Amino acid sequence: MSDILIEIKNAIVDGQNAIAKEKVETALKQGLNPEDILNTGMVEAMAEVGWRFERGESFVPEMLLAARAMQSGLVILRGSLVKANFKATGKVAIGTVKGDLHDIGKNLVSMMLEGAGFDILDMGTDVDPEKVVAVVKESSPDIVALSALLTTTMANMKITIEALKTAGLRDRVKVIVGGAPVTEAYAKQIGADGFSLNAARAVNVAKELVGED
Ligand code: B1M
Repeated sequence: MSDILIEIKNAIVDGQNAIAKEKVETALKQGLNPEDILNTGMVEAMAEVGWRFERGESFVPEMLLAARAMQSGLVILRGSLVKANFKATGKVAIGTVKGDLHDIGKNLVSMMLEGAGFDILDMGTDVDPEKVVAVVKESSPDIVALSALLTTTMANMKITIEALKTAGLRDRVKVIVGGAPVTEAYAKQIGADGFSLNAARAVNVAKELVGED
């Protein structure tokens, strides 16, 4: 890993907001590939923070500071990741499911989809199934994209799909799911139309679902 990527990773792990931002800017100026900055420097940092949390070496405040530093870096990277197409390929309503506050993965998926030309309707985090139903009714997205990072909140993906069925809206919208604990088998089991392990692949899945691939 190059020095600057190590510096980005360390700044995020240590929750150093301003330094993370500055290092991402420097890496871009040095001509590093934005996807390498993201995947090798930034996403690696969040994995490290997760391992430290699991081992009891760091706690929620440290995770929060790291997440803030990650978001600051993402703001800088956003312009390079989102190279918007002219034509919108479809509309995606995206959110993190009820009970879940993790939004970095959701925001990344959102940026990638935006870059591929989709119109994005960000429902935020801790999204109630009833809110999803209301958004589908009011805004008619082509796709509902649901993210979950906790094993305890994954079940709310199923509950959201059930709520769409009960409201008679399930046939009007495709549902894709993802997030660290979510698997393809789980996605099939709950009746989702698509699953993706990462943000880049989510774009292909979304395109396939709107018939653009
Ligand atoms: Co939380 N947290 N957290 N946390 N946190 C995890 C997820 C955890 C794995 C840490 C650990 O124990 N190692 C663990 C979950 C264990 C489990 O259930 N299996 C955990 C826990 C336990 C908790 C709390 C319960 C802690 C507590 O309070 N005791 C609590 C829950 C709060 C809640 O949500 N109700 C909590 C809180 C938090 C913070 C608020 C402090 C903060 C989040 C801040 C924020 O998001 N704004 C936080 C953080 C930062 C993490 C870790 C360290 C990093 C998450 C992250 O941003 N990763 C995380 C450990 C880890 O992930 N290794 C952890 C980077 C991001 C780019 O990856 O989100 O996976 P990710 O997204 C990827 C893919 O998953 C995929 O694409 C993305 C990029 O390629 N993807 C999709 C995501 N959504 C997708 C949707 C798609 C397709 C792909 O289609 C729709």
